[in-house]
Amino acid sequence: MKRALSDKQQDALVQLLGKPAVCVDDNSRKTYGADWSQAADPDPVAVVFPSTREQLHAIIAYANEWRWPLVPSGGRTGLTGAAVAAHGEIVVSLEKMNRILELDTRERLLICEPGVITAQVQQAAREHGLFYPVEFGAEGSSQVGGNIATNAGGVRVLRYGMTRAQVAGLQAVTGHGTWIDEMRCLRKDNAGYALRELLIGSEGTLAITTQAGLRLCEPMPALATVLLLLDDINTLPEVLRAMQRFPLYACEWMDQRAFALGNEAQANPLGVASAAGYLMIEAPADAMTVEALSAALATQPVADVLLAQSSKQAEGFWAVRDSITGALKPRHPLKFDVGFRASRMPAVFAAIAQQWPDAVVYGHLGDGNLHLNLVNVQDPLHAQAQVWQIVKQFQGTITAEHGIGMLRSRALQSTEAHDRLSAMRAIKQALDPNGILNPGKLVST
Ligand code: S2G
Ligand code: ZN
Repeated sequence: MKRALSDKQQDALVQLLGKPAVCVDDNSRKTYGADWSQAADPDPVAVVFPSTREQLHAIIAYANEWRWPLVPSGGRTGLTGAAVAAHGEIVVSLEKMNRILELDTRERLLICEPGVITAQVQQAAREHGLFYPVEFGAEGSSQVGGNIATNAGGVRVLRYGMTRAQVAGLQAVTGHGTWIDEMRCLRKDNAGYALRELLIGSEGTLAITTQAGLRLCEPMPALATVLLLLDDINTLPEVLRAMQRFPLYACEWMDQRAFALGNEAQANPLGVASAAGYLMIEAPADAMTVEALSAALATQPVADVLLAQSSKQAEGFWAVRDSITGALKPRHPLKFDVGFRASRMPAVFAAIAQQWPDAVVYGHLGDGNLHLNLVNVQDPLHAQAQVWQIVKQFQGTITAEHGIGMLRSRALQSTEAHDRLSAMRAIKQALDPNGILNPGKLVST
């Protein structure tokens, strides 16, 4: 039976935040209690919108006093249910804490609140002749706080790292109402544990970000984009090795079905031959020239090399890659976001092909990250157990990019070492002893 807020509790929230910032209507609850995962039906008891860190701190205090679970909410673009509120929680939306507080071009540092949209950070960087390198499909609606909570990746991880690599400093309030303030944003700072590193990727289960310092960098150089067609997936490691002579900015894989799905979704499909797999690679144009590419691939058994002759053609290659997820949706695939060392990829591909000949595999191969999509699965639980078996067999990870959230919390318990899980629970217990922050996600005490 879902608890309802008492009048006294609702009044306390209205008193603290103002009536417009406390929503209990169905539309708000359904909208803010869901994320892109559709992992469960949203059913929070209320949605609140703090505008300041002090208001957020007071909400945490109420939640501890009332023992009321909170679900922190950013752009809600996550894919594992980490921002889903399905059990009468109070959703805490950070969208009103949305100011860019400082942009220091000399330090190449942007300081902002958690509710700033990722694309706004990218825009502010561009306006100052700089670049914020976390780029992915959801950047127009995802928020900095959520990117930090999920350690968002994207297509430039190979060159710039995940969100973690961009975080210069962090200020957050823990589930216990204590402050973790690491906003010195120094390049070198060894004064004790780097607590912010624990908070990055903790999916709102340890603390809620109130400020972030993000590193900006030089704009990307002019990039060359090449599509390599492979007829034999077993040649992948040697082709990858040949291409690693270039400073890679992206290295994306699409198997035959993935490429066809993404290509057929284009208004004007590319006239590209069918192949066992497609490797799309980006590197600085002054390094990956036609001559350098020919030399790199002279002894490689690639079926074809399509070096984009214009940014338009490069965008066409990316449009295919970016369309795969949407093109797959109608097939309701069983989705996995696994990761392995590059050297193990041929064996992993072979194991997948043997178990699921119609699997659709694509992803950030340069980071060892595959998005495995199983279609027409009769027994999802059995299929999932088989995927985890492959992950274990090849020392991989059950999630390289998307995280654990609600959907993979049970898998984490069954695939990770006991001591590692115990350490995570001890940290959760220390920072959120009453378990009010995002219970049922990642690890619970
Ligand atoms: C990607 C998007 C979600 C998915 O396209 O890189 O992270 O698994 C994915 O299709
Ligand atoms: Zn991805």
